[in-house]
Amino acid sequence: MPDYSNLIQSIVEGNYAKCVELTNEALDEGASPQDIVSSGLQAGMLIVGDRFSTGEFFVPDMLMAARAVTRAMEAIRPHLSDSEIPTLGRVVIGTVLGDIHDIGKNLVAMFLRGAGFEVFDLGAMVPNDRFVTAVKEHDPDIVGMSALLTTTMPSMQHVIAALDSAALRSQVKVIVGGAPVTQRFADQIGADGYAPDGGAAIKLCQKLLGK
Ligand code: B1M
Repeated sequence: MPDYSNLIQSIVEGNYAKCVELTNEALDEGASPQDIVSSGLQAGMLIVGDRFSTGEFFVPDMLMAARAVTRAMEAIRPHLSDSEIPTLGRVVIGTVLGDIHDIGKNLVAMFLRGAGFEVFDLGAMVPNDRFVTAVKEHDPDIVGMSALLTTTMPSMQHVIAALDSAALRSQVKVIVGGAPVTQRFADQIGADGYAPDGGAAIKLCQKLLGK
C-alpha cells in the first residue's frame, strides 16, 4: 500500500500546493484514485477534525485543510467517473427556519465533504417542508440540522415530525447541532444524534452509518 503520510501531513498543515503536488505524484505512480481519496485525503481530514474537536486547531486551520482537500479532489476528479467517487454516505444539511446563522453549518458541511460524505447544503432559514422535499430528491442517509437561536431550536422537532408525517423518518438518521443545542435536547426531540462541532459530526455520521 502506498505511503500517504506526507499527503496526510500536507492536509494537517493546510498546505494546498503540497497536497496537490503529492496527489499528482501518487496518481503518476499508479495509485488508485479511490485509495488516494480514502487513505490519503479523508484520513487527513479526520485528523484535522479531531484536532478541531480537542481545541488544538481553530477555524482557519480547518479552512486551510478543507481548501487543500478540495484542490486535491479537483486534481483527482478527471480520473474518476462520478459513480467511482468514494462516498461514505449522503447528507442533507441546513439551518432551520427563522435562523440566519450559517457559519457553523457551513463548517460542518465542509468537514463532512472533506471526510468523504456527499453533502447537499440547503442553506439557512430552511422551511420545515424543504427538508422533507430534499429527502425525497436526494435520498440521503442523514439529515443534519443546525440552530443558533434558542427560539429556532423547536423547528428541529417540527422537521422530525414532518419527516414522520411523510413516512420518511425511518429512512434517515437525524442529527442536530449548534451552540444552544445539547445531547439532552437531541434526545428529547427524538433525533438520532448530536455533535458539538464539525470533527464530532464526522464521527457521529460514521457511527450512525456503521462506517
Ligand atoms: Co447572531 N446570535 N443573531 N448573528 N450570532 C448569536 C447566536 C447569539 C448567541 C449572540 C448573543 O446574544 N450572545 C444570539 C443568540 C441568543 C439566543 O438565542 N440565546 C444571537 C442573536 C440574538 C442574533 C439576532 C437575533 C440579533 C438581532 O438581530 N437582534 C440575529 C438573528 C437573526 C436570525 O437568525 N433570524 C443574529 C444575527 C447574526 C449575524 C447575521 C450578525 C451573524 C450571523 C452571520 C452568519 O451566520 N452568516 C451572527 C453571529 C456571527 C453570531 C455569533 C456572534 C457567532 C455565531 C457563529 O458563527 N459562531 C453568535 C454568538 C456566539 O456564538 N458567540 C450569535 C462560529 C461558528 C463556527 O460556531 O455556529 O456554534 P457555531 O457552529 C459550531 C457548533 O455549534 C457546531 O459546529 C460548528 C463548528 O464547530 N454546529 C453543528 C453547528 N451546527 C451544527 C450542525 C451539526 C453539528 C454541529 O449537525 C447537523
